[in-house]
Amino acid sequence: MAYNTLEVTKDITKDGGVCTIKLNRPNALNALCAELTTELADALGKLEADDKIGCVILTGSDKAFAAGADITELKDGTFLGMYDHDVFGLYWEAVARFRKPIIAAVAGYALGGGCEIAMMCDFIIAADNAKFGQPEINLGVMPGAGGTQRLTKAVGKSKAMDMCLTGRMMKADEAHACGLVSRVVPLDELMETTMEAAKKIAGQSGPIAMMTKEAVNTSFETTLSQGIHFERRLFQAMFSTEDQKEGMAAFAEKRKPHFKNK
Ligand code: DAK
Repeated sequence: MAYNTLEVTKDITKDGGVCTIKLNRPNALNALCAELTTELADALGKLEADDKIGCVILTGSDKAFAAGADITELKDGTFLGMYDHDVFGLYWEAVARFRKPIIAAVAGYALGGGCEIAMMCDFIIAADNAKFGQPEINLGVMPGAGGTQRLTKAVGKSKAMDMCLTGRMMKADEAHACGLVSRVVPLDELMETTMEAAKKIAGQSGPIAMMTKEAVNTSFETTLSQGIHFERRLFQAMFSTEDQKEGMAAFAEKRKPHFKNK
């Protein structure tokens, strides 16, 4: 399927495949209209089923990852309209539901829903011009796609309250210092750095990477002892895979492992 609001490119080598999804509505700073979110969910669904893809990069332009939900679509919204057709909740959550590793490469604005979608990814690599914010309060609403929850878990109560209540933007350095992003790089190195990380991930065993992601995400949903129990069970289960045998044999034989996703 050809997309109107996304550019999808695949980079597949024998070591694993990476797909880059570029949000592409430059005239609206990649505002997340219904068409874009529907297309994004469709693309992710196809990538989930694509055995050649081991990692996905979600990115935007140099000026904007995404400036939030499309305000022109929201302004005449009603409660029942949003409740009956939960397009935003349904399709945006496709990013959070995606089971393979997904990295957000953020340059420029990541505001409102844009910040929320970046936070649904497994980690964020930011360009030095990135600006994060939950400015919904300036529009008379509040974050509606996880911002009050994911931002709080990422940066703590005080800064999340500051961001959500003042609606101010946070620059890349501040986002790095408070743990919202994993790395900050110069803008012209953003895609190269992210691709390097994505290729490293795509070269690992796919099922092991997915289980690792599941274990980390479980830490947000459960108590410490339940999370550790879950981690231990997954760790033990990994010993039923061929990739565990291959990974450890390769280490002993001082060679590179060749994972088969089995
Ligand atoms: N929606 C629609 N158009 C947008 C937009 C947006 N969010 N952001 C920017 N644009 C458009 C501008 O209208 C402008 O279009 P033209 O006038 O050229 O036609 C074009 O993009 C360029 O923007 P600016 O001229 O404003 O560019 P500047 O560099 O001067 O300013 C800016 C950049 C990012 C500071 C500014 O554009 C801005 O403040 N944008 C709005 C940011 C914002 O408030 N974002 C939060 C949106 S609310 C839900 C769950 C979640 C949500 C909704 C529902 N449910 C579960 C139902 C999420 C809500 C949000 O994200």
